[in-house]
Amino acid sequence: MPKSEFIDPKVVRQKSEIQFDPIPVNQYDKNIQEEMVRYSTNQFLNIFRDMAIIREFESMLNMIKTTGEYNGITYNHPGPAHLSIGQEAAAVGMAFHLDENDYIFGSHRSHGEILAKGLSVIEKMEDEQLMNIMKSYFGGDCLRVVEKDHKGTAKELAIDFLLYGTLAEIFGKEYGFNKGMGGSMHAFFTPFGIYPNNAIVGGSGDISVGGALYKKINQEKGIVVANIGDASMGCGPVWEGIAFATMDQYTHLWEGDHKGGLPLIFNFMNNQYGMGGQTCGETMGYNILARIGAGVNPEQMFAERVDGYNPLAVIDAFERKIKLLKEKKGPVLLDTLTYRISGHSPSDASSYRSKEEINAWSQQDSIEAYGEQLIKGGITDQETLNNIKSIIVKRTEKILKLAGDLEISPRLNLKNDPNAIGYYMFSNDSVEKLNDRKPEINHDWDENPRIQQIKKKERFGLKEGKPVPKIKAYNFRDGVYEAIFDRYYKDPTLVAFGEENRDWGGAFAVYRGLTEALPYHRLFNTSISEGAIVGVATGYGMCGGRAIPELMYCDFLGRAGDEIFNQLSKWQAMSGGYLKMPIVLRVSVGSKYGAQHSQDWTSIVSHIPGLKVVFPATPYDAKGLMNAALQGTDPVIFFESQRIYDIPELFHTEGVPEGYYEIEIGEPDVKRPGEDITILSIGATLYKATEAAEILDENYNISAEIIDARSIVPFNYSLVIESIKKTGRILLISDACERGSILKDMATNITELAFDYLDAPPVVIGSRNWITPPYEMEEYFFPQVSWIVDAVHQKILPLEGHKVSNDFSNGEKIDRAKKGV
Ligand SMILES: Cc1ncc(C[n+]2csc(CCOP(=O)(O)OP(=O)(O)O)c2C)c(N)n1
Ligand SMILES: [Mg+2]
Repeated sequence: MPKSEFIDPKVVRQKSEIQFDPIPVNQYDKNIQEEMVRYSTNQFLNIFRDMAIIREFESMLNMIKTTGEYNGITYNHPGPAHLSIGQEAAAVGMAFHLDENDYIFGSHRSHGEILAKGLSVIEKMEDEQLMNIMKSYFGGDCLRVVEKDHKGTAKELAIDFLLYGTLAEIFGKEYGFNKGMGGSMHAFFTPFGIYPNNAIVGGSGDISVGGALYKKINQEKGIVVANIGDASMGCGPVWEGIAFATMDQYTHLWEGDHKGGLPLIFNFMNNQYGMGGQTCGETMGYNILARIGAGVNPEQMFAERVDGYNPLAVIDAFERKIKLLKEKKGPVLLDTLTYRISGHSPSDASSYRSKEEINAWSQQDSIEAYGEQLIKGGITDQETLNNIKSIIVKRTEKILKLAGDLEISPRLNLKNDPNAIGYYMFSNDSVEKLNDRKPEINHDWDENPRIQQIKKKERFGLKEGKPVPKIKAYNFRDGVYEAIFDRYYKDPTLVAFGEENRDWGGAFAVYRGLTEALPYHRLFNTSISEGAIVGVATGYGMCGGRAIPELMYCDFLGRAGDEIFNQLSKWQAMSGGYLKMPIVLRVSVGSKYGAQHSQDWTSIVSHIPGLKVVFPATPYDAKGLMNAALQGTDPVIFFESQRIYDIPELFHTEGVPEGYYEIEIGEPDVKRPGEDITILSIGATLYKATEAAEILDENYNISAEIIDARSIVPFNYSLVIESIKKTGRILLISDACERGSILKDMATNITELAFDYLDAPPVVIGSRNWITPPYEMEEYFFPQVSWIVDAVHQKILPLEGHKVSNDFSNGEKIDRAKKGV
């Protein structure tokens, strides 16, 4: 099924010009009288109340941070509190039309958005549903604190719950919304559609796209709002997120109900500053941020600047934009103009702006101005507004007392259980599917051409001791394919995406055959946006879907650094174990393509807490590990070496089973038993180790036991220790550059764990600490069979009559280290 878009040179080479439409700027000009048809008195007043709640909450935090006291209540909060005093109208306006099915993602400065969204949901939700949510959230831990002595309605209780859950989280308390594992900049509460807020500027720029994609692919109700700052427009994830969210394919190629744009609003909370950098006039060139929309797609992202100092203007804009999203015309870009009266943080001396400017914006304060409008319009009087404010002060005092008290609101008890945080690092669940609906697939299993082709192959690579011809042998690619193909039939939420994933068949042909089987929305090509590929998957996962994003080369992992190191890896633990992250990131490790396409970066991801890391080297292991990864709910970095995509199964003599099986992540495997030396290999070096073992056996009568690590995180050392007890010696090998490689880490652990059984220190063989040279010189860079034999001879066990061709002596090692190469 080739792509249907025909690129006609006669058309695209024609002379023409691009037309831009005007972009509206602060066009809203209604007064209260005109708006009385849209809002009830109660709604008018709730808008005021919600802004005032946010203002008081943040003013309290400001007092706590700067003086350690609020209305006589003391508390010491050393952590961050990035306040948004001045931005309340923007937050409340954004949230007014949203319910629990609408998801918001935010930034480090999102307390106001959390409260605004929560208050909006509480207002709309039935009491019974509210009570159910509060009772079931972490077993009612958070509710128990606020319901004690509570008198009032369920909605009142829910407001206390919202304020307490947020504040306790800011203070890092166990009954906070995220068990105190997130804190101020990351707090969230998904039952109200409040999704993670991100301390990495622009972090939500691509994660939110994953949320919108989740809604679109799984046909779920609601829209998604990415609340990000004006300065985040300089961040890669935001641009990549926008590129990913505006791909033509949604409207051109996706089919049926899935056709149409993403239900997503990039809502720039434009307070006109980064920390101290002024976006307009200093650090950016857009002048008016909404202008950006014009360059993105013909719809100009329906971009608009709205006056975020007037809540009614923001509500009006959101109402119009939500309508566009429901018509599948998204995504939309909103430039919501506002001002941060408070500093970036309470320690900010505002040295980058003048007092006159702060005063000018304070004089137009949105809460005061809106209150005056309500009074002028005859909606209310000053006394009522004062009453609302004094109730809020009382409530804030109560919440602070509860959240600040260490008896009532303890921290996670690490004294009793120093490992407690460890339980949140992985969910370790086994879940076949994340939704019960029927998976959308174009044909029956047996009709798939690739499956038919695989059926004809030999599932073990040797027949009567001789190699099966390549074309007839089931290979590594087939192992990965079968596992993924199978999961597509089980889990309706499963999607795979990346560069060249569809018609091309995956950059290395692993997906050949999938295009025929799957509708576009389950397998698609993406923009060349490695960061967004991982970030979108992260958002998709945290919203409840399973995804297989792919990085074409391991070297491109650098492009997705933040998404892998700070996002994919951290959100399960930062949610106190509430969120799951069922994402399998396929990473192909290259060779032959030189310095920027041939690196093994297993050590980099293994260093990051929260990621599982596997590196199978045989078809049997590839299928079993992929099955296990896809059955789990943890993020797995799945490395595949391009050297061995064609390799048949040579170890598991029964061949690769046709049916489903899992290989437990974390369990290494003895690939060749031996007595005299253990060789622990990660990835494709397994085959070099096997050749070396033959030489050691034939030429020197030394029997090597080869252990294939298969997994790196987690990793069970028992098998390795048992082997060393027998052999007393170990050599570790992989294609990663030796310095700082994960093998070094393993060697240290092995020394510690098996010191008494070792006759020699563990020896690590990795690639040289150089750039990868072009293919023709690779034999001097990547570990070779002769390196293994030489290293054994020089460092572990002298081999009678052996002459070395590579220098593994201490002198050489010291010299190389001295030179840093
Ligand atoms: C990737 C990254 N770079 C820098 C920072 C430090 N930092 C925190 S907030 C901020 C300014 C962000 O400005 P903007 O996106 O406009 O949001 P605002 O703070 O104005 O709400 C900076 C530079 C960070 N947290 N993350
Ligand atoms: Mg800003």
